[in-house]
Amino acid sequence: MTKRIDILSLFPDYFKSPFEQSMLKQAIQKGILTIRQVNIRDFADNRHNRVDERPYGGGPGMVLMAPPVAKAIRSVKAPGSHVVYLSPQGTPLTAAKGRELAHYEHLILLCGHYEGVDQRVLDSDVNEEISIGDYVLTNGCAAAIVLIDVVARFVPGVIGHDEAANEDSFEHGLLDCPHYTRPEEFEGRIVPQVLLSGDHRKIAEWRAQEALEKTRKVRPDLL
Ligand code: 4G3
Repeated sequence: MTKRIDILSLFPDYFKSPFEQSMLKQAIQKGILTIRQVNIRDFADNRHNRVDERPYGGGPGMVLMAPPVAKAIRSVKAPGSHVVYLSPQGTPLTAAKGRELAHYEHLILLCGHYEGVDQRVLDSDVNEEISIGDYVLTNGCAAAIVLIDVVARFVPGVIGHDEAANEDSFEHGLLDCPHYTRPEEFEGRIVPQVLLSGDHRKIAEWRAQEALEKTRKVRPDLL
C-alpha cells in the first residue's frame, strides 16, 4: 500500500521541485509514496479569501484562522490519518520520530505561517506538533519537506540497504566518519593510508575511532 502524505499550506507551488528529484521522485514514480497538496485558502469562508487575522490581545503578525484550517484538515482526514503541525514550538524531529511517523498509512502535514495557527484548531484536529530545529522560518513549508525526507527514508523501498544501514548508525548515537574517493592525491592532500590497506578490520576500527572523535568534538551532547 502506498504511503499517503497530504500537505496543507498557503503555498502549494513551494513543493513543486523538491519531490521531483532523486529518491523521492523515484518513490513517487514507483507508487511507494503519494504526496498531495491542499491549499488552505481554498477553504476560506469569506469572499476575500482571507485565512489570516490579527491576534486577539494585540501584538505583531497575523494568525491563521481556525475555520479554514479545520475544513482543510477534515477534507482529507480519514480513519488511520495522523495530523502533524510543523512549528518552532513542537517536539524536536529526530531519526527515531521519523521512523515512528513512517508507520502511519496517511500523514497530514499542516504548515504554519505568520505567527502561527489559532490554538483551538490545534487542540481539536492536530495529533502532534513537531519542530525541525531551534530556529524560525518564514513558513512551515521547508520544515514539511525536511520531515517528509526523514520519514521517507524509513518507508521500505525508498532507499537501498546501504543507506538504511547508515541511518541505523546515526540512530545509534554517533556522527559519521570522513569519506574519501579517487583521486588518491588532491592538491597535496592524501587519502589516509589505512583506507588503501585492504585490511577491513583495521579500516572498521579507524572509522569507528574517527566517528567517536568527530562526535566528541562537535556534538559531545550525543555521547
Ligand atoms: C508556527 C516550523 C509556524 C509558528 C515552522 C512560525 C520553524 C519551524 C511558523 C511560527 C516555522 C520549525 C512557521 N519555522 N523549527 N515557521 O520546525 O512562529
